Amino acid sequence: MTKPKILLTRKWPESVEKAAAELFDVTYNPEDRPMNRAEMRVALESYDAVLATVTDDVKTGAFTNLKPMARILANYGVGFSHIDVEGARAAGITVTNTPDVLNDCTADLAMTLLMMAARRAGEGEREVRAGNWTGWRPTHMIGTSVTGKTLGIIGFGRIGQAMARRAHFGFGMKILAQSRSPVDPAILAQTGAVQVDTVEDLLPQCDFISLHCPGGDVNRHLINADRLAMMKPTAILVNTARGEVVDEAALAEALKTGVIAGAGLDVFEAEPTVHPGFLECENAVLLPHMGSSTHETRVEMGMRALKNIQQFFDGNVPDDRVN
Ligand code: 8YV
Repeated sequence: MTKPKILLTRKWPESVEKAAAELFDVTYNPEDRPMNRAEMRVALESYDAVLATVTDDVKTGAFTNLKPMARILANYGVGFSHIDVEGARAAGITVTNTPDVLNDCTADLAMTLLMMAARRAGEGEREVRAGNWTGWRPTHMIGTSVTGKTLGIIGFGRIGQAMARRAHFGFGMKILAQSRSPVDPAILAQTGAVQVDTVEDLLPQCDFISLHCPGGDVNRHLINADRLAMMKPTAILVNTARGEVVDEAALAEALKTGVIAGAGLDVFEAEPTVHPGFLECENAVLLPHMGSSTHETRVEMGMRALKNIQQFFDGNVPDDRVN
């Protein structure tokens, strides 16, 4: 039997590329160049499966008048706001993602950002590297304590819950959770979390706010100027979800004018472009979309994507089908 022809749109961890080659007729992207919309359309018309990432343009319109050969688009990553899943479904294409395997890793990075922003770690590092450190003094680089403070988590899914465990058990934080649907009381009880009905209920009560909701139109600019104004002036906002969840111009302004105290951001609306306002803010910690970037997790994500297409070609519904 001939092996299905698959395309990996970006360079994947070596062990996963090798595993793929044992099962499929694989085309790689050895130069690791991002693909544009036109290239993605050609790929979908030329391969049995396309294994995509967040850098691929398969948004609204990408599937219009397509004559796909691919019946499955397997995303390497849990978030899929860069894919028009309804358009894919209409074109007869199954879309899958890679949930679960990156929960801990992404929550670790959210906690890293929270700590860095609270303790001014980026500023401190910049000072040392620039040769500007003049020595210890009682009033130098004063940050804010984390232990015992209140953390608001917007989006209490798998990653939000992993963040709650870290904050609660590691730092004794009180957890408030906001989620579209009611959270199982047993899950809330694990971290003593209290669910609040709305984002407006949550914001004024929190010292830290961490975003773990999906991106896409449904949550576009969920954090806007009005909602930033509802936060405490001492509050710190963390975003490891998707850039579009935050109105970046409004956040940059809020950071400059002291509406809130700080932010830790791993995701941006027009990656890899970063809103220029953030670059002027010492109180913004900026990371290049690293939430899932550990060796272990990136291998697991790849294996999970391969499992999805294997299940599909075996005639089964993939575990992680999203459309
Ligand atoms: C991925 C992510 O590395 O999984 C996600 O949704 O944001 C990252 O962990 C990236 O999106 C790859 O597609």
